[in-house]
Amino acid sequence: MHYIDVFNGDADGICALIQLRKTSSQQAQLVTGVKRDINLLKYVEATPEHHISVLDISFDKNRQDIARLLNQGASIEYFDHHYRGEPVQHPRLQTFIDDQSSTLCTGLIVDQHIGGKFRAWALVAAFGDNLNAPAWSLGKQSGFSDESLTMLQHLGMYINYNSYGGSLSDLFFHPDVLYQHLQPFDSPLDFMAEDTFIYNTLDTGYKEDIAKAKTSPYLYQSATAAVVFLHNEKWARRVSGVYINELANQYPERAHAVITENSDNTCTVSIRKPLDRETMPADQLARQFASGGGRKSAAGINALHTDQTGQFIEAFKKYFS
Ligand SMILES: [Mn+2]
Repeated sequence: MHYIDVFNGDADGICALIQLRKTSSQQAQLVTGVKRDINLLKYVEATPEHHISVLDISFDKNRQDIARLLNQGASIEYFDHHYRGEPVQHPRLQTFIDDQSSTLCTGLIVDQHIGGKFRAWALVAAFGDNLNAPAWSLGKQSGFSDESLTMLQHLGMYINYNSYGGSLSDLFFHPDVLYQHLQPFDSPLDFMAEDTFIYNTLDTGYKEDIAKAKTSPYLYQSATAAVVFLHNEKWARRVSGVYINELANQYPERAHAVITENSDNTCTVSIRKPLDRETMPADQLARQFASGGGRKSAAGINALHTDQTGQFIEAFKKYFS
C-alpha cells in the first residue's frame, strides 16, 4: 500500500496530521500548500494501491477529485470541519466531518478519533484556528498550566501565520518542511524547548508584520463592523489572516473584514463573524461571491474583482449590522 497525506498548510492541518501519524506511523507522500490552496486533491493521482488521508480542506470544494480518486480505486479517510455539502457514500470512503460545531477544528476531530493521545498537538491546532476559548477549557481540563497553554497558543498562532500567503514564496517555511520538523516531537512543548530557530523566526516575523498591519487604513469602521485594507505586499499577504484574528479578539462585538490587494486586479478578503455576538454565519456571506467559502466563524473570498470591493463592503455592513 502507498500512502498519501493531503493536509491544509495551516496549524490545524499540520497538527491534525501530526496526531494521526503519531498514532499510525507510516511513510507517506505529502501534499500541502498555502492555507488558501484548498483544492489539494487535484494534485493527487491514485491507483487501487493508494490510501489517501485528507485533513482540514473542504469536502465540498474537493468533491470532483474525491469521485475521481475513488474511481481510480483509492481508499480515502477524510477529517474536516469546513463546509461538506451533500454527503457521499462509498465503501472505500470514511469521513470524520463536523461542519456544524463552531468549537471544533480538524485537530480536535482527530483528537476525539485517537482518544486524546496527543492532546497538546490538538490544542495547538485549535489555538491556530483561533478557537481560544474551547482550547483553553480543554487544556485546563487536561491538566495543562496557564503558562504551558500560553506557549501552545503562541505556537498555534505562529504556525497558522506561516500558512498565509499568495504563494509558497511568501512563507517563511514550506508547510511540509514545518510538518517534518514538528512531527518527531511527542509534545509541542518539547519542540519549543529544542528547536528554537523555527519558533524565533516566526515570532519575529509575526511581530514585524503585525506592527505594519496596524498602520493600514480602515475602509469602514463602526461599532458593529470594520473593514481594513492591506496593500499588495508580501508581509500583508502573510499577516492578513492573523491580523484579522487579533482584531476579532480585541473587538469581540464587531465583525471584521480584511481586504488584501493582489497583483491581478483582484483582492483576497478575510471575514470574521463577531466572537461575542450572534449573527448570521460568515461563510454564507462569503459564498454570495464567486470563490467565496469557509466556516461559520471564519470565511473568505479568494479573488474578489477590485470593481466589486464597494459592493462587498455594502453587503458586509448590512449582513453584520
Ligand atoms: Mn481548520
